[in-house]
Amino acid sequence: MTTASSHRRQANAIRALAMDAIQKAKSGHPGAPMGMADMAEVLWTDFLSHNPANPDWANRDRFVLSNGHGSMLMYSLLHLTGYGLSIDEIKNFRQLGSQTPGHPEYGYTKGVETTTGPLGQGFANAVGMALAEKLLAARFNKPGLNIVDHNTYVFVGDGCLMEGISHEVASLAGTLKLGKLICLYDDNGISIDGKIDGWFSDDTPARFRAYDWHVIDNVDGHDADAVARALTEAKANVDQPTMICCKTEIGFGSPAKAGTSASHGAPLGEDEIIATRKQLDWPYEAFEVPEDVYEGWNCTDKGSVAEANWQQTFSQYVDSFPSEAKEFERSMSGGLPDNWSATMDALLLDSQAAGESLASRQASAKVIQTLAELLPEMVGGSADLTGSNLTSWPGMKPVDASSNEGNYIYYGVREFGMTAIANGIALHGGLIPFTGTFLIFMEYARNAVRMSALMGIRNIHVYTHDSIGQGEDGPTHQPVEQVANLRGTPNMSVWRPCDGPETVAAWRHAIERQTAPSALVYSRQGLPHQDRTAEQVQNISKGAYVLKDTDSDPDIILIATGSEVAIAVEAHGLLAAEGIAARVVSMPNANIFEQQDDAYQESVLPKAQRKRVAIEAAHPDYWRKWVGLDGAVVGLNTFGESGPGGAVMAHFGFTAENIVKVARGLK
Ligand SMILES: Cc1ncc(C[n+]2csc(CCOP(=O)(O)OP(=O)(O)O)c2C)c(N)n1
Ligand SMILES: [Mg+2]
Repeated sequence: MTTASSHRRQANAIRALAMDAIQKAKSGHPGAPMGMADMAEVLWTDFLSHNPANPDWANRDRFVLSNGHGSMLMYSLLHLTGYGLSIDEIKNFRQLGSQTPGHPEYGYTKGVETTTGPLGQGFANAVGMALAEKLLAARFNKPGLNIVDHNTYVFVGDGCLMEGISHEVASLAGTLKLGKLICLYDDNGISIDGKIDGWFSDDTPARFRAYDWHVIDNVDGHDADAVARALTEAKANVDQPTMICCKTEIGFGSPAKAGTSASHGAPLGEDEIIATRKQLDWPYEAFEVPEDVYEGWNCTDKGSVAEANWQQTFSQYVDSFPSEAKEFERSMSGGLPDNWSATMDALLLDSQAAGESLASRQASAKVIQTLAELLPEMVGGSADLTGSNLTSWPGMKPVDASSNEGNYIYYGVREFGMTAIANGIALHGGLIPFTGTFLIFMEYARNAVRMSALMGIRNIHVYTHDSIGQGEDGPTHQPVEQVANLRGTPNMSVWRPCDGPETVAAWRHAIERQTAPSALVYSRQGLPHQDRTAEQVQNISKGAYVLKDTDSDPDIILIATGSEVAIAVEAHGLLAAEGIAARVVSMPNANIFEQQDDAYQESVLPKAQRKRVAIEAAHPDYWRKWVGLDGAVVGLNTFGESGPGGAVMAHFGFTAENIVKVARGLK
């Protein structure tokens, strides 16, 4: 029987580790771990179903610390419960190469489910994880054999709830009745600038009730029994997500700094740490945790029992439903079906043979249809632009609250929430999310796009209406600087295909890129099909290739992407008529081309040929590295204009005639 005082003693281990590690690093945020220690202790030792010996166990409960500045809470929990995060790693908090970076980073530390730090996004990731659980449960569970059946817990602070994204995702979580999502709010009345009354006076319980959440209000976050009662009540409600509002004191235990923003983001100081040890009745050395406290925390036995029980269920499942079990394992590992390569090879050849001229968003829709049949783990969606992004397909099943089943999410007008939820779906495992919006509204989602790249997860971002060529909607809807922004994002693979076959290659690459995201950038307007030899078809996957050439060495090289490839091809003909031998290089994915060996790069873009013109209806600066100081770029460094797409393109110089003029200027 755990008593109130033993709960407190357990929790104090977190407080001590947090203040010691932060003091040693001379940097960090002690206030949140010290304030949430009691909540975390109850959750992690008495409720969370996890196995420290196997952090990848498919049916573990997911835990997200959305207020990631409290990272020492996470590391203390992993250390104490038995994840093998050593005390030396705790001592190395925030040092280069440690497993205890400043904020929890996915992939750095076993047991960290997502990277958090940009406030609010962890909350959104948790919504995605809870949604993934629900979809996988609907797909795989059989009567009496619930192989997917876990909760998702998320801690949020005031900052997370101030962020707009928390509104987007809480609203959708309520609508979709994500009943296994349980959020604990660290309601401490403090953020960096001080007492929050002057900038955050929402009635948070009322706000969440309005989203149709189950709200448990006024819980004393320092009372282990009260937190346990709230968690029990939350788990019992599987029809609504639950928000548990825990009143806490930031920096709990520090005589001088508790309850003030002074404990938020700076070490407590040596003297204050001594005073805090006294107040907490924690008479141990820095980084010392007494054996009985370690024993109280250790979850390895409980964890292995929990997983073994699940394994038993799964074994029965394997016996009764062998093919489903195989599919479950394949999906959870992120692997592709045996017929994947052959199907995609055929699709590429068919697309080349069909020779259809169509918008790349339409070409994408055709690919999606094949993919959806091949990959039941694909979960599509759009931020209220399904009919424009063409992200849906015949046979698609919308996810709604009552059916639970489905493979398409109507995210509503919530680009940031959508992208961060899709990150959570990808992180959960078992599903391949893709989401759609106009390229221009990538900006609303921007930080979640960055997070997908930073974490290295397979979240596929579909962006249509990719340039001024979209036309009438005008400058607010016409991207200019966005493609360069995406290309400049480390670990992001950006495709801007010029026709059907390039679109097939783009999707294929995005799906095969298991540990990194892709941005698929598609046109609204129709694009002519390009003729290709078999070799050219194969070379699409190298990111850039010679599409039109000359018999002699080229006098000039035209490099184009997407909708501008056809214009470059037209210019190639006009230049030939003038006796100028041009080569046209289609470069649907510069990121991939850069990874090709020197010989291939040289065969496409010979270094000696410095007369180069890049053509892309976007900001020109990106292209300077491909054309050099001697080359030219046909791009635009102003905003666009409203008008029919063709007229706008011509207005800004995206015509074969203008390319010829620019090319002549280089001659
Ligand atoms: C998107 C974003 N904006 C700003 C910050 C910087 N920041 C980190 S913590 C914090 C205050 C958060 O307040 P709260 O969640 O109440 O944390 P507490 O002080 O209670 O620990 C801010 C502004 C951030 N991490 N993410
Ligand atoms: Mg706060």
